[in-house]
Amino acid sequence: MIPTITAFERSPDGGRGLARDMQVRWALEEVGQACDVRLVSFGGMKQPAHVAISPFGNIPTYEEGNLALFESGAIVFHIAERHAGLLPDDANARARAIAWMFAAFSTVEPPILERTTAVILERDAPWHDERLPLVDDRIRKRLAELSRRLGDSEWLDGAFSAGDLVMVGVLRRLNRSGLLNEFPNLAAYVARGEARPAFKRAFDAQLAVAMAGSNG
Ligand code: GTB
Repeated sequence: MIPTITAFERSPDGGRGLARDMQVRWALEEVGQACDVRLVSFGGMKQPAHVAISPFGNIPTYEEGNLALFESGAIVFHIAERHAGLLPDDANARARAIAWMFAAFSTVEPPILERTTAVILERDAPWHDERLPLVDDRIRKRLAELSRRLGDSEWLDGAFSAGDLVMVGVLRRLNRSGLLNEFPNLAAYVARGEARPAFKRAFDAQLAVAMAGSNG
């Protein structure tokens, strides 16, 4: 059965692949599972039919038979559990790959999201110029820790896993900040993720939506 995912009808990122359907598309591409994509407007996300699947009224969602899921992390995890290729067979290695998914969402991403809020929503606040460097330092702390752990390795724990997919997705949000370049091994790690054929196919698919939107 082909799952259906939801994505922005008109992503505010203009096709940079920063919205969270990107990780779901990428995971599906990695395991070779096709999907249908239902595009949703900002208004449509708040309608009862969408909120019934996504309680917080956002994208992405995932529907497959009787299953309706929300939260990109839960969706990627579901895909990784149902298909070979994103989680190791060895139980301990699998547990560690899952730990990296949680680490990406709950340890590395929070200060990165704070930065997005600061740059987009708080730019005109009188304290913005003082706050941004503080947020950047909190990000640097996490990047330094991650950089130390990654070292010269290709991926976080052996072969590429859902943990890397989610972590690269989180770090990509920093692409324009300059912060990643302070940690060359992390910049190279993100570039390795983006060079994967499955990433490229997923990126092109979401870009095609943005391009169609800008022509219409
Ligand atoms: N924790 C949830 C998950 O991981 O699935 C968060 C889902 C979420 O925040 N979805 C956003 C959304 O639907 C899109 S991805 N927002 C609309 C709304 O809530 O009304 C977040 C996002 C949005 C825009 C950019 N961008 O423009 O660069 C990047 C990321």
